[in-house]
Amino acid sequence: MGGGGGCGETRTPAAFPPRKKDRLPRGSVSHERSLEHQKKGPSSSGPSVTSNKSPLQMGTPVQPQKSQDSHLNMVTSVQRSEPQGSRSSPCSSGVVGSVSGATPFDICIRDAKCSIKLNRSLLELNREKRRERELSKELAPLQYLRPGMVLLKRFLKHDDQVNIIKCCQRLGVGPGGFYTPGYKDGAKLNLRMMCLGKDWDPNSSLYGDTRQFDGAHPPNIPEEFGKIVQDAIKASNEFLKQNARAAKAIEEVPPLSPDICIVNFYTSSGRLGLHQDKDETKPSIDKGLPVVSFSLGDTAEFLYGDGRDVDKASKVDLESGDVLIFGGKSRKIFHGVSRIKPNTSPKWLTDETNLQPGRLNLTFRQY
Ligand SMILES: O=C(O)CCC(=O)C(=O)O
Repeated sequence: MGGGGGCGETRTPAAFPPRKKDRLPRGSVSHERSLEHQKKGPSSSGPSVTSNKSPLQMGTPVQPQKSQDSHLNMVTSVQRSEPQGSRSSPCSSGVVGSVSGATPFDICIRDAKCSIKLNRSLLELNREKRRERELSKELAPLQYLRPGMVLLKRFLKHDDQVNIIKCCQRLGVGPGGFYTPGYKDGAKLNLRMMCLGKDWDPNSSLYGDTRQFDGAHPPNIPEEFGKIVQDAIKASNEFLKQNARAAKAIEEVPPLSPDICIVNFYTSSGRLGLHQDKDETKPSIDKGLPVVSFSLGDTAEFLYGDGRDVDKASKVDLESGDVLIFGGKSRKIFHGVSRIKPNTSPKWLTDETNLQPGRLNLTFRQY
């Protein structure tokens, strides 16, 4: 795995000139187009469910839901006064992140005095973990969403979830840590972001070795993260092999050596408009090398489909511990997050990590 290292290490500078992306021009199907879409104003209808689910899909179908949100509000204006990511803590100190990245953003609540949290007994915590294990037995552990797209329900073990959050917290407040990505015109994405391994700049759609706005080197991708990615791909392939007959074709998730991981933190109001991940190299995309996505904390309503139209998109809940893989025929699928469901993070997880309300997402790719 490229860019490997333990949690907390900073990557050593290497020659990696930013490459102009060699795919569709900006604005056609990228984050920026989504931005333009947002600026035009709300459409009349909210995200709905049109599902072309395959016979292999074993999970509970997601019911169509009338959303209050008329559009995927991916960006917010600069004048936002409410600091994103702050719990209603009396000790909040105002803006906790900026385009300049000057103020680090902590995904966990650090100040014990500020956190209004009662320590629950070990007995209670264990009961909760047991209950969750029972619940997950009722879920199909792997779900085939469409060719090239597999969802591994609650794949991340409890300890892994805790370690990933703690690791991202540590890296996120250091050099190259979380910031609020923004565009030249001042609009901001509705989330916090940090890159590991390499930098990806949403403004220019370029990959590079250092962050353009502050010159910081992205921290390495911790080796333990890479190991989980490999385990998830292996589990998907075993599942696909077992179900090859039902799928009427043998499908395989191509091997991935992730050298970039984009870490997003969504507060309860966080969103991400429908977009394609297409800024990686042409060979990476042409080979269908997968994007592997970890979800932690609050549940996300995840949309995916063949175009930018939210009304035609399918919808699936991504819960804490879920791993989603999309490669092969689904590598360039449109996807986004229409909403974060508040208070859905497992209690044991927030107790053990002090994770702020919201959702942590890691997407691994190969440049
Ligand atoms: O948060 C997610 O599940 C999706 C993230 C994503 O689409 C991205 O980082 O490109």
